[in-house]
Amino acid sequence: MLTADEKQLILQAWKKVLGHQEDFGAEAVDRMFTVYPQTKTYFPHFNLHHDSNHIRHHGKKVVNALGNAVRHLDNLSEELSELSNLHAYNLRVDPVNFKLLSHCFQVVLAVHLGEEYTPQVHLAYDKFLAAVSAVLAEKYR
Ligand code: HNI
Repeated sequence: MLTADEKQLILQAWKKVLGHQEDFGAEAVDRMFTVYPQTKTYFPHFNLHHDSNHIRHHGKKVVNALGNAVRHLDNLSEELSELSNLHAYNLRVDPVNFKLLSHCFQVVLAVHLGEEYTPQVHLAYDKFLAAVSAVLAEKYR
C-alpha cells in the first residue's frame, strides 16, 4: 500500500521521465536482456541488438504503460487489467520476470535522476513497481 507521501514522490519523480519514455524504456529493456539473458526467450521475433528499433519501440510502450499507472495509482488493478490479461493468457510471461524488469528500470531511474533518486524515492518506486507487477501477475491463478 502506497502512502500519500510515497504517491507524491512517485508523481514528482515521474516528471523527470516525461519526454524520455523511449530512451529510458530502451535502456531498461536493454539492461534486462544483458543482465538476465533468459528474458530474451520471450522475444524470439525481436532484433535484440543493443538499441534496436524493436527495443526502442517496446521500451517506449512499457514506460508509457508505467506512466499511465502513475496517473492511476489508486486504481492500478482496473487500469492494468488488459495488460494483465495479455501477459498471463497470451504472452505467458513467468511472473519472476517482472521483478527483473522492475529492477532494471530502477537502475535507469537512478542513473538519470542521480541525487534526486533518494532512498525515499527508491522505496516509493520499489513499492510502485511491485504493485504493478502484482497486478500484471494476478491473472495467473
Ligand atoms: Ni510486457 C508487451 C508492459 C513486463 C514481455 N508489455 C507489452 C506491452 C506493454 C507491456 C505496454 C505492449 C502491449 C500491446 O502492444 O498492446 N510489460 C509491460 C510492463 C511490464 C512488463 C508495464 C512490467 C513492469 N513484459 C514484461 C516482462 C516480460 C514482458 C518482464 C518478459 C520478460 N511484454 C512482453 C512481450 C510483449 C509485451 C513478449 C509482446 C512484445 C511484442 O511486441 O511482440
